[in-house]
Amino acid sequence: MADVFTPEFKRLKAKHPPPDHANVLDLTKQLGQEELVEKYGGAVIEADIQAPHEVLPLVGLKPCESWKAYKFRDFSGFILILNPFIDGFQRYWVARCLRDLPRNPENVTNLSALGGQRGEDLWSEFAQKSCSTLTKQDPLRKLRWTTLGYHYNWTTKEYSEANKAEFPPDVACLSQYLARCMGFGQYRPEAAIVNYYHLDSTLAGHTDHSELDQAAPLFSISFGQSAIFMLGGAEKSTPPMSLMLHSGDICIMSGSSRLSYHAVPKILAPPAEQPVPKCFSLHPEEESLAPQSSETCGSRNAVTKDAQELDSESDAASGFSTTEQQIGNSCSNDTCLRDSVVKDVNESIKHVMSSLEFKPFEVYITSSRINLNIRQVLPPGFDQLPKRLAGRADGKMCSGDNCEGAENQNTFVTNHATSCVGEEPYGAMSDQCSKNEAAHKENVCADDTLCDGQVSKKLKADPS
Ligand SMILES: O=C(O)CCC(=O)C(=O)O
Repeated sequence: MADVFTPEFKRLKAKHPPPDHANVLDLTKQLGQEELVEKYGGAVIEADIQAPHEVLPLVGLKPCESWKAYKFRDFSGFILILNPFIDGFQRYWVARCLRDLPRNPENVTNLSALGGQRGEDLWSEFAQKSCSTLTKQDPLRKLRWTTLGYHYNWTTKEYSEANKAEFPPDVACLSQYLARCMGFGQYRPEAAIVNYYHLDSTLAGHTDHSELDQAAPLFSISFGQSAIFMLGGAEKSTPPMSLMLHSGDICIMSGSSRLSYHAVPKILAPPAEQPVPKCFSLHPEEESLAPQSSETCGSRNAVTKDAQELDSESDAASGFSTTEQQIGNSCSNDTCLRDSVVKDVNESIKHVMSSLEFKPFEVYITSSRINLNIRQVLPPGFDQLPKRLAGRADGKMCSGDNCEGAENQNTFVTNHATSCVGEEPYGAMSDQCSKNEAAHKENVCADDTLCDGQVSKKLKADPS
């Protein structure tokens, strides 16, 4: 069957002439059920939300009764929640994704994976010097991804017990809260990828199938500039739909859409009059949360005294961040919504919000998008990855005492062995890409056209 996904991906990513976006759904109009039927003939349906009365609300999220969430008749299991964050509070998550998580030495970034140092503080360097733009020369612009929890191995396309970090409790808490509201009570966040995109970045069509548990939902949260997101089916022959994702929007891939092809063909440049999405502005009553901002951007003066104290405390203690320390004992998998954990996370959010000088983050997101992509890796009942059956080419795995020989009831078949490397956006570079040493080093495919269609690279950027 013909691939209809890739031609649409290419059409949407084209620059000259700019493509027609008429078929890209934008649900920001907050339509009710009747209007949805009128407009989309029943293809888009309001999704149910269940307020989790038994857990404390998370600071920075609107009450979930007021969220707008949509399901799609032809894409079963896919849910879009329109930005549920209270205005201003996405600042916390942007700061975590950009400042704290990449410099935590337990986490891996594309730069540390290529021989850089784990825990490099790209953010401080940028925040201390940058005033108005993120330039191609800024080392921070080379940051493409950070992995959390089980670190994804881009080459083997596997997770392993030997390469994992403690999962950040605030990210765990947020994703479990979202799961609870959307009716996925047993969800356990165990791995995440933070993707950093610039206006010329794209993410080619792929499926996320390396997790052992492929039934649990995947949560994908957008911050910063808007993007076009494509969702197809299990094969590229399924006609895809395209959606506009705005800052704060959350996609859930569950059910049959969990293993569907998806892609990001375009990051949209902001309108000149609104370079930073409006939802980053604090409400007047929350202004008191933020420190007085200084016009001296990029200098130490721009950081409040409180934040300076925080910085040096954290640097002394761990070298990366106070947030993990502040949240205290991290939660284990399915316990992140315990009152004590939510209280700690809430305190941490308020604390960060009150000490955050947002100006340099604003500079970054004026030309960038961040995606926080959270997955469950282990199936229910497992507390670690099963061992791979030695010498088996078919990728079968076993667990417990039954690790010898043939299949057993705990055997899992992974799709790695059959995945088409030429079409994978992750992992090793395609032959043509890997010939370009400079591109390889940066983990960026330097020649868009050469690599197109056969890129095994994650985020691509244009060469200029
Ligand atoms: O950026 C996005 O919205 C999607 C990211 C994604 O598909 C991935 O990390 O696998």
